[in-house]
Amino acid sequence: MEHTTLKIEGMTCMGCVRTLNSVLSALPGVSHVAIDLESGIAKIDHTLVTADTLRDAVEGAGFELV
Ligand SMILES: [Cu+2]
Repeated sequence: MEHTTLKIEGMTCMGCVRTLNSVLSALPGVSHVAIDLESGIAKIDHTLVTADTLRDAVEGAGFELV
């Protein structure tokens, strides 16, 4: 199990958090996603996919990484 922390820019409301949460949770091997709106910090527990895949998914959903 890998634990990846990403700093994300562009989330403005809980809708953004929910969107991103479902995008990340849908990836194979992602077992837990915790996103904090205030700090923009997303913590992801995952196997199978790499941190790069997680970053691509965040950007693909229209958010930016810091
Ligand atoms: Cu929003």
